[in-house]
Amino acid sequence: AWALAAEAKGKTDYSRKHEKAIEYGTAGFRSKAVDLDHVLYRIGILAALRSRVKGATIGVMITASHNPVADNGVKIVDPSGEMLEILWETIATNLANVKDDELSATIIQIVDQEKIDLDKPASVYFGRDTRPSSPHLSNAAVEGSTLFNASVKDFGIVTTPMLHYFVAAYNSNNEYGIPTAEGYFSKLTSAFRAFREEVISERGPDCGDYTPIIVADMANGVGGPAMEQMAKHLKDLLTFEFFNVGEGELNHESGADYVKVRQTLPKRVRIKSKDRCVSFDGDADRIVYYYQDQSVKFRLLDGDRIASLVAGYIKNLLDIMGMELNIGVVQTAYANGASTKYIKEVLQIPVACVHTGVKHLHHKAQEFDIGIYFEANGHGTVLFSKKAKVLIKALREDKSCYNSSVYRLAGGKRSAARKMLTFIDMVNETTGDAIADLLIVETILHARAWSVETWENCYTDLPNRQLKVTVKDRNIIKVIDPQCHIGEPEGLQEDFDRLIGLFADGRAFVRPSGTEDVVRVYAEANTQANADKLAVHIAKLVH
Ligand code: 16G
Ligand code: ZN
Repeated sequence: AWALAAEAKGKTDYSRKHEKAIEYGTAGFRSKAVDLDHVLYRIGILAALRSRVKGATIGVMITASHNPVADNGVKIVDPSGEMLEILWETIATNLANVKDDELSATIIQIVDQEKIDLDKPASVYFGRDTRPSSPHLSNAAVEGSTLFNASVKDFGIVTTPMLHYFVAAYNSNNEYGIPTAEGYFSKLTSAFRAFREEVISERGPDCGDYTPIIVADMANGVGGPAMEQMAKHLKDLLTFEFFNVGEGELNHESGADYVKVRQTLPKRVRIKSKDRCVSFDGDADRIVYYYQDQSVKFRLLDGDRIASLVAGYIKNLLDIMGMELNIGVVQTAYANGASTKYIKEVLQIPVACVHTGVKHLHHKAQEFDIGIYFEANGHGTVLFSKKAKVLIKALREDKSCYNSSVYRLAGGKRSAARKMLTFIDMVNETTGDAIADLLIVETILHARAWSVETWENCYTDLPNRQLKVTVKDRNIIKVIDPQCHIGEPEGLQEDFDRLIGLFADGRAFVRPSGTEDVVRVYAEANTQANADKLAVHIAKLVH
């Protein structure tokens, strides 16, 4: 171990060239790409160690998601496709920040502390987004892993959720799927096709207000090439018109984050009134829908809408199946108040609120038999417990109804069970996945025979506004709960409350960003003018 650790230190290409500290945050390490050489190299080493601890393949994804093109980042994917365990986030942060001459000792310390046997095999899967800095950073990480004798497989340019899927699939001995791009596309699209066939065999081909045409803004990220592949599999069922598929700058004036935060159309996209449009973010783990109504007004259908649509449909299938499963929706403070109300009161499904960041939502969703989680920004998925899967499978196989007078009813139950099972194959249970989520939404709209407007009519969003404020030290603001009540500075929450009380349907909060050096402000109120006003006043209190 000492010999390897000493050799690790010797790689001068990957020496630490600046003193800036970096932290394994909400979505791994993120910073300016030029500052990341040593971090990627060290993460490559750490992934090789982690693989031995878990006795499984580990993933390393090089991306900074929706951030500007000059940024980059990296995150580690654990064996079942989930995010890196929290304890190891600290280990990663420490390893990334030690001085070059402390590197060997730090590696040895991890090896000792975690009782790692370096003679055991290790295996690391790599993926990266379309940033110009990604190949170089990927090489740095691959070198780190290779030095520590890991076998390495580089998938090249793939979406973040695809890499999560590859890791989960491989470690499940192909039970979750085949760990290749083809395996991924064929799993999702076969399920999509099977679901359509089930719906059409029941109802006939007429799909009412649903039209199978989608305008897709890919933000010049990995979603472009991936979706073009996916679209080939489904060209008889879905028609896509793609924009921002690689000719321009990544995430520039386009993509899910731009559309959601600014509540406006992305640039360089041509649409007609009522076209159903989607935007992905740069690494294709977020999706938002939108359209332009007759009065050319922009209408957004964000993650909260997707959660409501999915929860409502699943609840419906459960009712048909007569199955009592514990179903829940997980949101964050950014969820529009109207969506929470709709899910609780109309759909009668419990809603949990957790801190921002996918890992928090994912963990909470695991507490339900069927846990639906979405951040308002469009990141989300659906998790099914083992129990749920076993019960639904049993119902699909149930032949008891063949000779009985309740044949039709039982047939309906079995059909709903078949739909649920194909639905499970269509979601990416490892993490939010723009491609899988698109297929889910299209499936439900088709099954319900809904247009994008019918979908939107479920509830009316409360007008809202997001702002960011630059302060000297954003971390002096401490939030004490998922609703983002302020613990420190003392008295600030009381000031907020007095202000919020002046606005009808007012709700507002701030939190230090985990990915940018800013404090984020969120406000909602009965009118757009009031939401804007409340946001501005809250921002002033933070300054
Ligand atoms: C990251 C998180 C996302 C969260 C966002 C908040 C993951 C994979 N992504 O993108 O869930 O909404 O950070 O960013 O965890 P902020 O802290 O800058 O507001
Ligand atoms: Zn992303």
